Amino acid sequence: MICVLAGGVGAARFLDGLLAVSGDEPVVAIVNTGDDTELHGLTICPDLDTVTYTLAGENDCVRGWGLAGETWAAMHALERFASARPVGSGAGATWFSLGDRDLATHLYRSHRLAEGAPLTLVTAEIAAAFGLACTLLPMTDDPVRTRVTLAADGREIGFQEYFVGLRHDVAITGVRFAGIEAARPAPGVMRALGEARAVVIAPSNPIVSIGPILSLPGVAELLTERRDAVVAVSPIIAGQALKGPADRMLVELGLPASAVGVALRYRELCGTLVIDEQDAALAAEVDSVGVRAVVTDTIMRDTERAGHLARAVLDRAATA
Ligand code: FO1
Repeated sequence: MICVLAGGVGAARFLDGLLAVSGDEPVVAIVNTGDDTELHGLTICPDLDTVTYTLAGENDCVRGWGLAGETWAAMHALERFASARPVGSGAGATWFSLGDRDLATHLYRSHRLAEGAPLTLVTAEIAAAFGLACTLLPMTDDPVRTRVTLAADGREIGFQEYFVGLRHDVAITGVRFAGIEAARPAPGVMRALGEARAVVIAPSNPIVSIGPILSLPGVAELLTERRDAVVAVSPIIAGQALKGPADRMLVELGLPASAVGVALRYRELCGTLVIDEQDAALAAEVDSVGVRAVVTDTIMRDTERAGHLARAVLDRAATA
């Protein structure tokens, strides 16, 4: 069994490639829920949904989130209420766009959660409805919400307000995972991490996508014991994140925006870091912080390229 720690887009593409080359070997993805948010009375789980839609072949590849062929009638209808909304009310918010078809997922999930079903079970039901061939586990059934502190005025805001509301175009001084101390890894998470022949940290943001998973009680400790079986893929190529603010976040939190910064972040619990060919000159520096560097093409242009990357990661895991 192969276990993958996953955020959103980068992890979804990696999993797509991995499933293309893993044959009969089971794949379990443990997905970040720190990005989750509540809007319109609905629970929205962006990383779970990005992985689900991508593996079902139904994601919008251009936008990077949501479903292909989406329509936006519900969002447009909500605009009518903008002038009626009292000051201080968040009702009818349209700053976070929910497509009409995407809304069906949030309606289903929210109703099932209100019936008392744990997120693990609801996630499995949604994955089955989309016909997924791998197991998706939310990192926890408990509420964990990523919050960031703004450099400008020291205010702490929710992750989606920062990422979507402010287009992650502002400096931050801190990141906190509210609820993490009381959260327990979801059923099946510790077992998958303990039994997998390889644990892969997908090319996701090390701070806000992988960070919450590693911060769950017991997870980092278990991976530290299994360090030789843990292989990460750097989401930073030539000093830049392909998508999102991972490069700026590393710098703002005191690490270099490079594969070396990623190695420093993961070095306690990860034996091998796969870095891109463009960063070949950094391999010796990655080795010198105690993480074996493997150099390959990590840009996942299509399923075939993602499959090559997954194959390189599995080859590395087999020889670790
Ligand atoms: N990202 C945006 O940039 N703008 C949006 O309006 C937006 C809506 C949205 C709705 C559902 C969903 O599952 C994801 C959505 N995302 C949106 C993407 C998402 O918030 C971020 O990409 C992730 O949280 C970062 O991994």
